[in-house]
Amino acid sequence: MNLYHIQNLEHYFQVYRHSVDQPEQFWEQIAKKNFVWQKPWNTVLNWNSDTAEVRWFEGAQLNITENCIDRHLETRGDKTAILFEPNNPKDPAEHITYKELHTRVCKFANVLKDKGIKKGDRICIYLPMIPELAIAVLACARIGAIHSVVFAGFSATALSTRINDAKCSMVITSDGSFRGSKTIDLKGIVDEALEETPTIENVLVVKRIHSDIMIKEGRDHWVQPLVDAASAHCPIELMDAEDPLFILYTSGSTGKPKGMVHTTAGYMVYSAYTFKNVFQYEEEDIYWCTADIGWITGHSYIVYGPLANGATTVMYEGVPSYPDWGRFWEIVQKHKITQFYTAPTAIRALAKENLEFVEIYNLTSLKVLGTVGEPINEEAWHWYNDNIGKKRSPIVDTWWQTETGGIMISPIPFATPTIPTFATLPLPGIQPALMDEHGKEIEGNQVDGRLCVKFPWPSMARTIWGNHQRYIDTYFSAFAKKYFTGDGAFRDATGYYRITGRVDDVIIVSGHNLGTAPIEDAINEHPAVAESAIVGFPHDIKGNALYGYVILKETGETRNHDNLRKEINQVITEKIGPIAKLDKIQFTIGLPKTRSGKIMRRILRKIAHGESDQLGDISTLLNPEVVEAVIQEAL
Ligand code: 7RM
Repeated sequence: MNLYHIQNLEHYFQVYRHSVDQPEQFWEQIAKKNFVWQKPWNTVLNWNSDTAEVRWFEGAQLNITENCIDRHLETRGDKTAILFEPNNPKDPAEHITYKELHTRVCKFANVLKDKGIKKGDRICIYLPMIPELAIAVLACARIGAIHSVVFAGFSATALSTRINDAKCSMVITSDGSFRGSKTIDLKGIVDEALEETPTIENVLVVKRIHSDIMIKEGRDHWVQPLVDAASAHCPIELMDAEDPLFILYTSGSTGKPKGMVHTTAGYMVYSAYTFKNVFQYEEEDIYWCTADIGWITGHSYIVYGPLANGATTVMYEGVPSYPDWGRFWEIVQKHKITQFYTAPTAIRALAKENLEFVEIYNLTSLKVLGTVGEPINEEAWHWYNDNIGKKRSPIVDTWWQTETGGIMISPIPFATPTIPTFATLPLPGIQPALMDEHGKEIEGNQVDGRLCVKFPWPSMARTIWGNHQRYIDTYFSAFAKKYFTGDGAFRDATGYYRITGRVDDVIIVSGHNLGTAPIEDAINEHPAVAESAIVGFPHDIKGNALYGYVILKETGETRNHDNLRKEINQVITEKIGPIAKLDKIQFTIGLPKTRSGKIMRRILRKIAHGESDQLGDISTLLNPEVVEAVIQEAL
C-alpha cells in the first residue's frame, strides 16, 4: 500500500486505520521511503505526556535543505522551484530553478557564516514577499541557524518584542517593500525596533525599492555585494532530528506572544506529507498559496512542504486589489495555476467586488482550491465554488494552527466528498477527540465539544521558546494527556468535523451553546450583509445575550435600519432558531482584524460590554483605525 500518496476514499480509510493502529510503523515507513537521511533514527517516537516532551525520529541526522533542494538537482535541476510574481504586473515574473535556488541559498548561507552565525543562533527575518525571504529561511536551515520570521506588517514594538524574546543576533530586512500603490519603509521600522534590542549585532539589508535609507556603520550591510563575493559551495550542517528549525510567534489570548518552536525531522516529514495529499500535487503542477511566509501557512505550504516535494511554488509580492481586484485571477491565468490556497477573509473581500474581475480571466487550469485560517461561511464557500472552481474543483477547507505545524483536518481532493463549512476528516496520523466541560471524551456522532488531539504527530510544536511551563499550561493542562487546540468542533453523523471557532467564541445563551460562526453564516446570507461578527454580553435572564456587528454591502444604506434588524433576526430564526436571535445589532463600517485576517472578538467583546476604555494593546491590528469608529457607533 502506498502510504505517501492517498488516491481515493477507500484508500484514505485504509491508510488512516493503519496510522492509528500502528502510528510509529506508519510514520517510519513514510519517513524512510520519501526523504534523505544522513543517519537513521533509533526510535520513531518518544512521548512523555506528563512533561509534554515529544521526540520524533530520535537519533536521526539530516538537513531539511538537502531534502528541499539538493536531492532534486539531478532530476529537476532546471525545473522552476520558486516562481516570483512581483507587486507590479508590468515587471517580469522571476523563475528560480532548483539549480539557481541551490546556488542562491548556498551563497546566502556563506554570508551568514561570514558574519559569525553558527548552528543554534537565532536570526530574525523581517522581509516582504520577495525571493530573498525564502532564500534567507533556507540559508538559515542549511547552516542550522534558527529562523524567526516576523511578518513585515508588524510594528517596531512587535518586532523588538520578538527579537528580544528569542535573543536574535541578526536581522535580515530590506530597504522597503512594495504593497499595491504604496511603499513601506521597512528599514525605518527596523531602526526603531533596534533601539531596544541589545542582542542584535548585524543587519543584512536587501535592496528592493531603492530608497534612501540609513546605514549604520558596522551594523548594517547591503546584502548583494556580500552574496556576489560569497562561494556557491556550502555543505549542509548535520542536524539532529530534534534540533530546532524555527521559532514562529503566535499571539496568545493573554500576555506576550508565544514563540512556538518547531524541530527538524518531524516538521519536514509532516509538512511534506500533508502538502502532497491535501493538494494532490503532481509533477507538472504550479501551486500558489497566497499567504505570507510570515505566517505558519507560508512556512509549511509555500516553502518547506512544496520544495520537499520538488514542486513549483508561487510567491506573490502584492495585494489582491492591485492594480485592481482582478489581480489574483490574472495571476492564475498567466501562470496556469493548478492549486490555489487562500483565506476566507480574502474570498469575502473578492466576492464583494464586481464579478467581471473574475469572468474576464481563464481559470481552467485550476484543479484544487483551498482555504485556511478561519471558518469559511457558506456564502463565501459557494462564491468560491461557483465562480472560481466552476463547481469542478474540490475545495479543501484545511483546519490547523501555528502550533500543529501542518494541516490536521481536511478533505483529500477527489477522495473526500466535501460539505460547505466542514473541514471533514482528520489526516492520517491525527487522532482528534471532542471533550466535554468535565474533561471527559465525548464518544459517538452528532456531538459538540472542545477539540483535542490525543496522540502526538510529527510536526507538533515542541515547546514555547524559553518557557516550557507555559507550553504545558496552555496546551496540556485543560485535558489530561491531550493536546488542547482552543477550538470547538462539531462531529456530524458521518464523523465529519466542523470547526465552530475558538471556544472562547462559544457563547452560552439561556443554557444553550451557540457558536459564533453558524450565526455569522446565517446573518451573512441576508442580501444586504457583507460581513458580521457576534459576541456575547451579560444579560439578566439569559446569562448572556448576543451582540452583532454587521457590515452592510452598501455603506450608504438608506433603508430603515430597524427593519433591517428585524430581517436579520428573521434569517437567524430560520437558519438556527429563535434562541440565536441577536439582542443588539450595530451596523458598523469595519471590524478590527489581526494581520492574518482574523476578527479580534476580544475587542468587540469589550466594546459590547461597555468597556471600551480597557482594550489593551491594539497596535498589532491590521486596521487599528476602525476601533475608534466602532466605539463611537456602539449601542
Ligand atoms: C493555519 C492558521 C489557528 C486558528 C485555529 C482556528 C482557526 C484555522 C481554520 C480555522 C476554522 C479552518 N494558524 N482556523 N483554519 N477555523 N476552519 N479551516 O491559521 O495559528 O494562525 O490560527 O485559526 O481557530 O485555532 S493560526
